[in-house]
Amino acid sequence: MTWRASVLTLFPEMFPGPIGQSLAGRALEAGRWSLDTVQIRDFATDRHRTVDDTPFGGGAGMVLRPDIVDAASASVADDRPRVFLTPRGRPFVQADAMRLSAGPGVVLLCGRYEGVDQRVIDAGGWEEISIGDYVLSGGELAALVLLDACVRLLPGVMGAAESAEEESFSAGLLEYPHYTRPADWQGRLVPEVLLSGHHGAVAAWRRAEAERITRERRPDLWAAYQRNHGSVASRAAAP
Ligand code: 6GU
Repeated sequence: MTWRASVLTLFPEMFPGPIGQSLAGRALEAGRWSLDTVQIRDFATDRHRTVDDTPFGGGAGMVLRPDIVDAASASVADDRPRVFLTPRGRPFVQADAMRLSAGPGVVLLCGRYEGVDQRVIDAGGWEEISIGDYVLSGGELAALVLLDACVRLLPGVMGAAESAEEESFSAGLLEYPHYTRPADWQGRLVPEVLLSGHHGAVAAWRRAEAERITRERRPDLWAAYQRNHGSVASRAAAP
């Protein structure tokens, strides 16, 4: 069975957009996954094709109506996980990409305006997911981010090299730095150990660099990593 993504949106022309290029786009053309969009506005019932209304309780902006979102959702209803992209959601992490890519696909709901009536989110069992602590003008770019992260994990989409890399991020560390020729670029030299041919020394250096950069940039990831992989070396390297 092909991994299937269905996207409910007021802006279907935004899909596949940038992920139609490169890895995910080639995988789409190769039939390793499928993408369909549902124009939420097609489920409006009035002659002006209205999809939103003013918020109960007052305030700025408009809210997507539950009856219209429900009808749009029912048009693609099946057993796939349903994800509502919203800055109010749980943070999207690599484990979510792994879980979603392991299943039959996803149904994604992209919010616009000030929000979506909460009753249709609760009633439909939508999982609420955010891609980070900033506000986008709609869920579409977040949906594209989620899809890219999932699709690259599908069988046959990534090469073996990237798969191994994936495991290293999943281990909870940021990546070590990479270098290629020339060995001397504008007087900046590649770390000596990488030219040594000593595979054990290279592996140890990369691990130490990954730990250092994680400690410096992401104390949250570093704390979690230490809880899971506590080692003498890690403790010695801690500030
Ligand atoms: Cl999922 N949607 C919107 N509109 N903004 C976001 C987001 C989602 N994640 C982070 N910011």
